[in-house]
Amino acid sequence: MLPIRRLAAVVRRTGVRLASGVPERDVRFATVQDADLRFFESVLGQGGVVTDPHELAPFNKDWMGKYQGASRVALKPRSTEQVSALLRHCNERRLAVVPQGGNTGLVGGSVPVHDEVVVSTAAMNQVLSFDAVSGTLTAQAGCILESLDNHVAEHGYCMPLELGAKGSCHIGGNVATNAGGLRLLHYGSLHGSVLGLEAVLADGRVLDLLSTLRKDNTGYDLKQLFIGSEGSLGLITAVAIHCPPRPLSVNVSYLAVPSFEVAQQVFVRAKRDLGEVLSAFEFLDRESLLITLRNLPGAKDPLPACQAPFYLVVETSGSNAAHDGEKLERFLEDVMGEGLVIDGVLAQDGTQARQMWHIREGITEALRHRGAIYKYDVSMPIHAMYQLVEDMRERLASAFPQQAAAVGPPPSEDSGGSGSGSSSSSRDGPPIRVAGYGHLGDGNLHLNISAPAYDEALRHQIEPFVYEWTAQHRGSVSAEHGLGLMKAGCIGYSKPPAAIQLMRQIKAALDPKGIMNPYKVLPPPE
Ligand code: FAD
Ligand code: 2HG
Ligand code: ZN
Repeated sequence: MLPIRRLAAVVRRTGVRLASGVPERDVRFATVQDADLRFFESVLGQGGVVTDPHELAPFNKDWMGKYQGASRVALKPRSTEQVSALLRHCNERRLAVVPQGGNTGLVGGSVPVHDEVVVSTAAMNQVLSFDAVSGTLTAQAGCILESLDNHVAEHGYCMPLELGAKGSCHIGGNVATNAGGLRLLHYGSLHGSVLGLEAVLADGRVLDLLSTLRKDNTGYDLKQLFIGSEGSLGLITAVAIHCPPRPLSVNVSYLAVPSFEVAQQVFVRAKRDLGEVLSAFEFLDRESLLITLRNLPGAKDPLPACQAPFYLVVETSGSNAAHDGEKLERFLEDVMGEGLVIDGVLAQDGTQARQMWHIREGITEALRHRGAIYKYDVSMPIHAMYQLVEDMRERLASAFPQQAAAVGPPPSEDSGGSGSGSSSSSRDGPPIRVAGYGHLGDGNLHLNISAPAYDEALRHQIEPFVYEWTAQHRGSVSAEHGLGLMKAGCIGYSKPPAAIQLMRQIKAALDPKGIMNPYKVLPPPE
């Protein structure tokens, strides 16, 4: 734990600006003129320049409907050369730019804050090559993750990342956010599986780092800078990625456990007993389950008779169905026999497996149906993770006794499993609900506070408490979603001043006029 006094000093030194409202527009940026629109049209043709307010609306609003920009133009280049011409022009004119992929980001990074020019990768959706011997895929940045997975499936491979937004997010967006997802435990981070990338810098220079080599120690590994840079250093136009063989046998189980402590014991056993075939170890608390059953269309409770405080989704992926199935069954028998697992089910077919994943992957969507949502994506030592959820519940229950419950609803409430997708009703628990779920195997908690409407009094109860708590436990305030606009002022909770200073210098070297995704990632200089 970082002592409070030291934490306060860190915060003072780094000038942390607490996540708050929208920063003021930087007056050094120019505004888009008709002459700019004419230039954009000369590069892209009319179809590539979106100015119609109705068509423009989705580019200005994020997936949660929480962040809203006011750009007057979105550009849809098809090639690297077009991106280069557009950025060169924006840089010369000092027009601010926001790169946008599938717009599924959860931290307000993908939409304009004010009137930034949106450069969307939606039309850059070509697979460039696939090497079926090495499993190396090279694709334009705007390819949708799920389409790429389908593409490589034809050759017996899979994408090394999987997430609930796979049907909309772009591979460029995934790399720009360094997305983690449900199989990071198995395939590791994009810092390992991305072999190369191509990026266009603010001034239009094309940085061709599109290597497909597994090994290349020539100088600094510059591509790593762009992985997780959230559009602040350049626009990623293409990605080369190493794809693992598609598992021939996949088994999914859904387990109920009596406490978070026991969930950790089951994780240790799963690593030991399932070894190399363990491919996901996810958890959700009962609050997350109830919200999902209530609000997610098609959600079905895999253990309707069991009212446990925590549930696990444990998956194995291997190459031998009999061997893997036997391994998982023996593991389940052992952990249930020893009383670690209260109840559990093993999916008997693909439909049942999808139902289990639907619950876990669908929590984000279910929460969206409930109204306002405050999302925190933190990592820390696994043993500390769930304490944050409990402390937050206590805190909100004492601040808002009429609206928040300290321990969530009683187990029998709300378990109808209607999955109606309807918005909150009197049976939908207390108005303010605190849910904890995430990638237990990666030490990554998703703390979500759901409320009927956004409310500054509620936010002030949550922040900076949540960030201070995380810093005191030596955690990260952004495990996998990035900092975006939401947490641009909060980097100091997880990085020392010297590191932030170096990041600023890197940003200034690559983007001296600061046009690439301003107001995001780093706090404004003092
Ligand atoms: P966008 O949302 O469009 O952009 C995200 C950021 O990247 C922005 O800052 C943007 O400026 C920048 N950017 C986008 N494209 C480029 C580019 N080509 N070059 C430079 N910068 C670019 N995240 C996880 O890590 N794990 C999960 O399990 C997960 N699950 C999700 C489930 C749901 C239902 C949703 C809605 C989101 C989830 N996310 C998850 C969050 C999100 O980060 C990912 O969906 C994804 O990586 C974002 O990709 P995108 O193409 O939508 O990027
Ligand atoms: C997940 O793991 C995603 O489901 C989204 O990262 C998490 O909505 C969230 O907070
Ligand atoms: Zn996640």
